[in-house]
Amino acid sequence: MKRYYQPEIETASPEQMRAWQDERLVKQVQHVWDNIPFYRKKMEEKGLTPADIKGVDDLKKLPFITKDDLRECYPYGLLGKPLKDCVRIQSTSGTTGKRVGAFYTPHDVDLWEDCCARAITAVGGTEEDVCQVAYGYGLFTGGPGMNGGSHKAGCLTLPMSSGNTDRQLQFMTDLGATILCCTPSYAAYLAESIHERGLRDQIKLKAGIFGAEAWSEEMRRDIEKQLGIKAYDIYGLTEITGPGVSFECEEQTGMHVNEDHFIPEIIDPNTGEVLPDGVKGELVFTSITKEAFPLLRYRTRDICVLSRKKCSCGRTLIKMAKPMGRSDDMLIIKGVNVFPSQVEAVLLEQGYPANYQIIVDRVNHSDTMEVQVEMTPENFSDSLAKITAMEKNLVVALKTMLGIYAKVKLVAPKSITRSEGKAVRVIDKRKI
Ligand code: DLL
Repeated sequence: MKRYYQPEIETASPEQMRAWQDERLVKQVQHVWDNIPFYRKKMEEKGLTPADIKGVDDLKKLPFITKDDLRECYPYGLLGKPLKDCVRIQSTSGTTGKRVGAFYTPHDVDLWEDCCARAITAVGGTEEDVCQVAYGYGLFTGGPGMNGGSHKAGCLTLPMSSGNTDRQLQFMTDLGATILCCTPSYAAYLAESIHERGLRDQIKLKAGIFGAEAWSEEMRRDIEKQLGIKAYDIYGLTEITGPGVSFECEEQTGMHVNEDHFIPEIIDPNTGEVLPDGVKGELVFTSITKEAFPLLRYRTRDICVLSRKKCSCGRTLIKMAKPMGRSDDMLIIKGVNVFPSQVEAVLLEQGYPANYQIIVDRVNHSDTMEVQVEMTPENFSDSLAKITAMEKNLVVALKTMLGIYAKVKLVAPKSITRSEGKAVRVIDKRKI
């Protein structure tokens, strides 16, 4: 069985990997200095020129960049290549109207698809396989990334996108899908639907590649048992490339980072100090091969640990643990990134006060979100019909902003507990 998509890279010696990283980092720094005024200014502010960066050891001299920088630079402020050389844009769901858009040249798309092909090959994907991609297609990176990776790994690709469960199951059984790619919550939902419809004997799945949101080992075992497969984790973020920044191998003990393209660091989120391998902190990535949207020292806000422990799969790529949370307030609900500030913006716009609470839970492996909002003395009503109508309006407005359904419950004025310190806006009951 083919074990690696690019064996010479995935099993390279640490010295070889370091040599590639050194060379590519130096080239990347020169590229951003020459082509992106934002970076030149940031480096100049620190008294740096490209000559100061001679390799990975000098990475820590460079300034960090954050999501706020990206939002401020939207849409073209971080473009490293003329638009005529770009062939693709992918994007995150925007907060308060401001999105983050990531551009790709043909070369960028090519390397991204290699990363995803590594992930698919690592779970045993070959030209004999049928790979059902049930991540969303569109601006979200999940569908397009895994689609390209599946082509490169040689699988017959089923570009299903997410949703429409009946159709998913029909194609899964008709075409004998062997690999399933989707969010872990959707995988759990599909598993449940397969059992409900008595289709367990008709499915041929052997592996699943599930990511884009946090999921527990317990959930992994549950999905594996229900579907009779091995379930693998995959990690990524739009800003860096989408899925395939890191991927799990047969050992299932963390994800190998494609560090020939993305150099990971762990920092103390409060001081910015670089922490040694094995210590928990915020994950930071530098993309060293991207042409159109190169990010240097991008703070992901994901809390994580890196490990150089030898892996039984033979890959030498550094491993990251499952992300253990975030250092900002972003929630990931049904795979969609949600900031409390988005909810607040909708409430204020609709004439409600900023007294609200977001309650997130996971029921049958599927995320639920409820927004409790106080009525004001002005719009207070005890008519059930009026309250229901007001709630419905808010559901629609929230769906427009967030892209997902949130239940809304209007509560009496002054009934949400006031905090003496930071307001507790989010109650996350999910056990992850
Ligand atoms: O979620 C890219 C992706 C698509 C990854 C498909 C894997 C599979 P964004 O929508 O930009 O991109 O969200 C990125 O999602 O910073 C993490 O907080 C979280 N995340 C992604 N993968 C995992 C994972 C895609 N395996 C944000 N475990 C990241 C936990 C994850 N959290």
